[in-house]
Amino acid sequence: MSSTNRPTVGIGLVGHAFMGRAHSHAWRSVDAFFDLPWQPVLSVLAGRDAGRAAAAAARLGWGSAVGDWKHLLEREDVDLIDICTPGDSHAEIAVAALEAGKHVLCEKPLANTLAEAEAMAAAAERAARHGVRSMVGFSYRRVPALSLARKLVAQGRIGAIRHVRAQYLQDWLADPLTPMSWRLDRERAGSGALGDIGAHIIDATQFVTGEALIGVSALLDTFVTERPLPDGPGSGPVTVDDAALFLGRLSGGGLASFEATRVATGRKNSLRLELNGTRGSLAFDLEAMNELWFHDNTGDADTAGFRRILVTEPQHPYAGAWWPPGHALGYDHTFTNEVADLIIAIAAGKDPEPTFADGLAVQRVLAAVESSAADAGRWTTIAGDPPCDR
Ligand code: SOE
Repeated sequence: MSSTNRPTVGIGLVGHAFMGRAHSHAWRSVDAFFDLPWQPVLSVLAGRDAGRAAAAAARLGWGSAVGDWKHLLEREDVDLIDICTPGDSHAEIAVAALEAGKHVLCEKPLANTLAEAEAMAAAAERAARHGVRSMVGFSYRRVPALSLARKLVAQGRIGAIRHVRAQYLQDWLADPLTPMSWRLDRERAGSGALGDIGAHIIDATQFVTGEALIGVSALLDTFVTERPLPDGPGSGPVTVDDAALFLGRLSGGGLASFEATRVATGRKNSLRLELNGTRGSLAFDLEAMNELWFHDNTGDADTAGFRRILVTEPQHPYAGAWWPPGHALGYDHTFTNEVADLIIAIAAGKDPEPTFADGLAVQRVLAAVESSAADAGRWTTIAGDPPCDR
């Protein structure tokens, strides 16, 4: 028991780059803003290099550091392993952690291949029988406006969904001199814009609509095929896509279009989702992430039109844990909201969402997109269980 008289939950984090920093920030702040049944303790940070891991641990607030994630499996002060590494190590770490009886939070996309994602979902199902839980980090489910959008769709406020228009637009690869990194290497990242940001819009679509994508027709392209090496002279081959474009059909009969690109000049981190239903529409853009736009098509035609909902009221999802109305939340809050939900679910003996099965559902779409694009956009159906169970 801690000084706050609650049980503690020891966290072991693997990775300390972009996502490791975002998750560290979330673990450090979550207990101050949410009423948690268990108190998270930042036990240990694992990296590939013990010295760099120790420096990162000191800066990010971790109690200790190790140079190999395998140490976390034996540590008694680790109850949950949080995986913030590139996709090529997700499956190995997650399966080992679950088999060692540690709960798991794994960054998205769940894996680099469908086979790995299937093995991870199977391991998660086995572990859940013993109360060992897992979650995949589709953090945008925890944007209050997107969570509200899901609620409004479930309430029937926009009726049957006819169209989804989903885009995730970034521009950090528009400059051909942007150097190589693991994100441009298929062996390490699995795919490019498709898996990194396309996975987010696939999950967001399935989450908000509560429907599954049942088929796709896709194009992938790599505009810059060689990039300078980061340290030293020469260049290396880019083995992933710069952009992914695909059409899809939803299980409810609606049509969907998706665009994921890292070369959309001027667009920094614009995840846009627009849904048109028989009774109304919803629109969202991550670059204005506290806003949800709602058009009620059932009202008076004279005053109809999109209106802005500022999603910061205490009754809005997550907003009550934070600041007074109108005091906006940012990218970092989504991770804090995410780990709050994770701890609350585990303590209640429930499977936190999105589950590894939800991650597998996204992976099936990613695989179908790649297979369609490899065959000139052939219509490719997606098999599997519906991802969202309302
Ligand atoms: C993490 O959730 C992530 O998907 C990153 O991997 C992307 O690169 C980013 O820009 C959005 O967030």
